[in-house]
Amino acid sequence: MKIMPIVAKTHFTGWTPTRNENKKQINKINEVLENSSIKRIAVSGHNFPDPDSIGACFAVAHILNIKTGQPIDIYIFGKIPKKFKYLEDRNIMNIYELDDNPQLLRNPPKKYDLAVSVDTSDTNLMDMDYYRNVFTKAEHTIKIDHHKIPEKMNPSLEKRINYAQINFTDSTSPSASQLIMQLTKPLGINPSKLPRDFNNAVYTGILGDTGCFNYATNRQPFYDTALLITNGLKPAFVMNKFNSKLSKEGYDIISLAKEKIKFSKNGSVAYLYIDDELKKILHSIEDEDMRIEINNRIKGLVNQLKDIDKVDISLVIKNKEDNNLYISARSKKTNVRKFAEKYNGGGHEKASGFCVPVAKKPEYTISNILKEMERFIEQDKRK
Ligand SMILES: [Mn+2]
Repeated sequence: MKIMPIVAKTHFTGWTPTRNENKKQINKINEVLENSSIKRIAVSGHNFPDPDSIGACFAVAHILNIKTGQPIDIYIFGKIPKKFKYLEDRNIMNIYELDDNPQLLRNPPKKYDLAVSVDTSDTNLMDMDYYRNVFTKAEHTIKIDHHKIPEKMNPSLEKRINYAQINFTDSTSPSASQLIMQLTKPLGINPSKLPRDFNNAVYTGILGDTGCFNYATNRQPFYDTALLITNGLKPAFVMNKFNSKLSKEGYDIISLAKEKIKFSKNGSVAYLYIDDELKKILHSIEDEDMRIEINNRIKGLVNQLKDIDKVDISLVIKNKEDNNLYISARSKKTNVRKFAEKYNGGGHEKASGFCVPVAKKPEYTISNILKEMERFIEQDKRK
């Protein structure tokens, strides 16, 4: 049996929205972009930029550049992790990373004809100086986002959420980057005209917001990825960049962390306590990207620990300066949110977090928590 491709490459003329509301907003965007006075264009994402925020910035920059022929200024509220540098195309974009130049937005370099904000649901998630001195000063403003909008809004919240002249939002989209795909056909852009980096940027956003498809809840990310592949995306190439590399030093630190993994008396709770020794070593890593990567991998051990046979709950425990233990918990069966709520924490049934004040020594507090947790697992079973 022959399996037909979803869209034959020769007939692939671009993406287009299916929702009427999206069509309406995109038409408004088109009207602005057809305006020949649009010359200076700024693009931004949100604070603490994640892969979708960065991917959406680059993807929309390509669209805007093709449509207007103008170079695009991208403002990053923080820093682009080194692994995503391959998405940069200095021929068509100027990139301003605020971590490198925190004073920049006190006196912005120019006044813009158009400011586009992506993946940013609320003005509180924008750099304050940027919002005040760049975004609100621009002649035209556009928001493109996929976060849910509160059903009821008072005027001040409304101002923070619907902050642009054109607000193109669709919470059914798994990532902001995918919404930008929808712009191509209505804007009259043939996808074959888009550089390879456009595909790469969108795919980076999809991987980020779906946790590499682990948290995909519908067909959309798979379907859109298939279309990107039709348009020339090499998924393995991007995945390889997306997966962070580890230094030898990083590997050793994670091995040390693994040696510190312990179990409660009856073996139903596995835990890692990030003690002073581990904290000190983590702190001494000079390369910031590597430090974040190692930190994330150590915190991520909590997800692997629960998969160990006979373990029901896994914990990663951090001791902070405020003399509290910060505990993140995962479980196979037991409802860990209920346990977390006892300590004013919260989260989901199988993934939660809470905080416990240290009595005497951390080790002492941990042993009490473990005992309490073993009892809790037994009670939960009987229900
Ligand atoms: Mn996002």
